[in-house]
Amino acid sequence: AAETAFLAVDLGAESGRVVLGRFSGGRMALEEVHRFPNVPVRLPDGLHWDVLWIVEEVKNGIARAANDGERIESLGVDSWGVDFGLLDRDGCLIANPYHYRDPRTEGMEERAFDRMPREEIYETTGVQFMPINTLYQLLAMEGSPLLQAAQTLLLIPDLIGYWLTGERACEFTAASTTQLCDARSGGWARDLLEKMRLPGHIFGEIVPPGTQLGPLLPAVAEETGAKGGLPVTSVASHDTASAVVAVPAENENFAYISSGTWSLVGVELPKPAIAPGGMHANFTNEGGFGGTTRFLKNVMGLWLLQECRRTWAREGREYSYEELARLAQAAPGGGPLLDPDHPSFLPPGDMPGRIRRFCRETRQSPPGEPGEVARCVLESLALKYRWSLERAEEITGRRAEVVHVVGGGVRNTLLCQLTADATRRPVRAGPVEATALGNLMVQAHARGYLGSLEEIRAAVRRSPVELHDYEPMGSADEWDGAYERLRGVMDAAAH
Ligand code: LRH
Repeated sequence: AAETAFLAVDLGAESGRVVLGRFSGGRMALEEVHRFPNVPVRLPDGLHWDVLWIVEEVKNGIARAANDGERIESLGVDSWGVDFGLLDRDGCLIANPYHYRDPRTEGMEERAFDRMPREEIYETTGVQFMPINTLYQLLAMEGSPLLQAAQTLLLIPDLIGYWLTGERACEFTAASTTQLCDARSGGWARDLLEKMRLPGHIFGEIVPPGTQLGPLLPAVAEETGAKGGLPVTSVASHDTASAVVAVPAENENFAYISSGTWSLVGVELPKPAIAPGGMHANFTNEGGFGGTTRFLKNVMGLWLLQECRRTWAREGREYSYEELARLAQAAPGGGPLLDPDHPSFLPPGDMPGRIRRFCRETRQSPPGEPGEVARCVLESLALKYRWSLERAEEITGRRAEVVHVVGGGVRNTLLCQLTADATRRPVRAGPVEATALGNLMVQAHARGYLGSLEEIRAAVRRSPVELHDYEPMGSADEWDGAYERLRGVMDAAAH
């Protein structure tokens, strides 16, 4: 019998999940009770998340878990970073939240740098420059009556938590993705907010992961059949922070790749590493659980393939991820390479066409069939992981003896093998459900079942999760050659 149970709500850019964690004997056993697609909606004013549908599906998931009759001790919500809702003085959502891939942030980096030099923004926040950051989204709303009416800004997990409990809080790991926090103090960077002319009063108190947010609202308990008073815990509510919690590392000499829509590649540090090298390589210092820093880089990730798949499906050619992986496996290696992080790949749209254009512009012969495109994407990702790992090691002085790959991308066994081959490091892949597991583990910690992060990771290793090891294969010389080609392509694309 389970000692106790927790419920994780894990919202990703492609789908949301509600996962029950039965905790007993220091092990967490997971059961997915609900999964639903997360489909953005394009309106004339831009690309939005369907946040009402999301909260409805979250409630459906809670209802399913409650109907199982399991004794649930607490519930936690995590989601992708940077996006937010604004509440007015009555606590009503002012407008539908935007999707971070909406192009309204174009030109906003320049606006920010006019108000505070780029170096100073990095020196303060330690956060990588990406147009998706909350900072640029808010600058794009400058002068909007929506922003004028705003009383409170809540990142997506905090917004869902607010709708479940009526309580408002800004959880630390999520807040750290905004590029509006002071990386050293962990609070909002008040001076930066002022210089950016952002309304300081909408940024509420930041709470650490593990804080009790409040009990489920009676109306929500009634709607879902959940136990009245069920505590909601603010977990490490940035999904990547939760995923890193559940990395089954045995010591500190590891790197991780949280692999999903994005690939977050980096190391864990006891404190931020803010230096010019990190700024030039565009590394971020995001807040982690237990006072750690997630020193990492966003690599464009499986988004490239997801978006190819959507394009092909529109043309009437449906491929499952398994099929694409098979076709990529069969396609010859050593073909054209991309810089996955080229800005042209960020927005939704015709990805195969952009890939072909990128290849032509960097004087490579473009991939044709879907298998060749997928091969090109996967090899490019693996090589960009190597680049990111080498930069992370250089900047932090850490040495990654093993690369832990966690998240949905673990299912892509070809990408895992290519990652081992390209980085020439052993790869340990799993758990695939790291984000939900990390969410659950932080709840177990908050309720006093687990002490430190080390104890949590030991519990992850004891838990019934699958781990697969990959050793580097193929010729080191050939991979070194491919890596040199990637660097050439990165240079060519930057100019
Ligand atoms: C991954 C992720 C990533 C953010 C991006 C917006 O899901 O949270 O860490 O940078 O989405």
